[in-house]
Amino acid sequence: MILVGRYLSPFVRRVGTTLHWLNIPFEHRPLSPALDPDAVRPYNPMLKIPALVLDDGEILIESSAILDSLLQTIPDQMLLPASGLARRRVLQQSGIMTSALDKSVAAVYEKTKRPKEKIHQPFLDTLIAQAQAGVDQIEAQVAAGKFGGTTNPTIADITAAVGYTFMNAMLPDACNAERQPALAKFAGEFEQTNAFKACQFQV
Ligand SMILES: N[C@@H](CCC(=O)N[C@@H](CS)C(=O)NCC(=O)O)C(=O)O
Repeated sequence: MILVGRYLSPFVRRVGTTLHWLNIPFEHRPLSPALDPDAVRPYNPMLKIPALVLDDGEILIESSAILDSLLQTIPDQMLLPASGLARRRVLQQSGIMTSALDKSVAAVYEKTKRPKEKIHQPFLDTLIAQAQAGVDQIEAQVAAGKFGGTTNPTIADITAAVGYTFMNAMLPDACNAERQPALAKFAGEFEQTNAFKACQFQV
């Protein structure tokens, strides 16, 4: 298997850390759609990462679909329950964090991809507020003990931890240890695991 995309992307990193968590071997190609478009295009003509090339050559995109496809091939895995309420909860928790990350990435692009005079501050403020509203919900759930943590993780735990590290680095006013103390501690514990250390976040 080949995972395409840099661990700067929380979407790539949630796939990479999950693969490491499960000890699934893969090759990592840290390509950037912005910096290496010609190299990314064969994996995804829409120039989005992550892409995962399976051993038979099939290419999967979209981190949630990638994780779902991978996990359903592993009997008795505990990262995503197979059905029922438990599965719905994990998918919803993951969905809140990935939505916050979508808004965070959009905010970063709004700040970095436009000439300064073309940045529309009210739109940027809305994106950041939306991202913050998502991560605040995750903070409340972590504080209430609704996540498993490093001893009993699901893909929602991995996504929450990856998401905190990304948002704290990229949008520190919206996401920081004062505002989300339970999530900050939780993410810090995940960052000490071998799976997370193998997928270092780098700006
Ligand atoms: N919903 C997608 C989001 C992926 C995503 O937004 N990737 C960003 C990097 S963090 C990207 O490829 N951006 C390039 C672009 O949109 O042009 C997923 O879960 O995989």
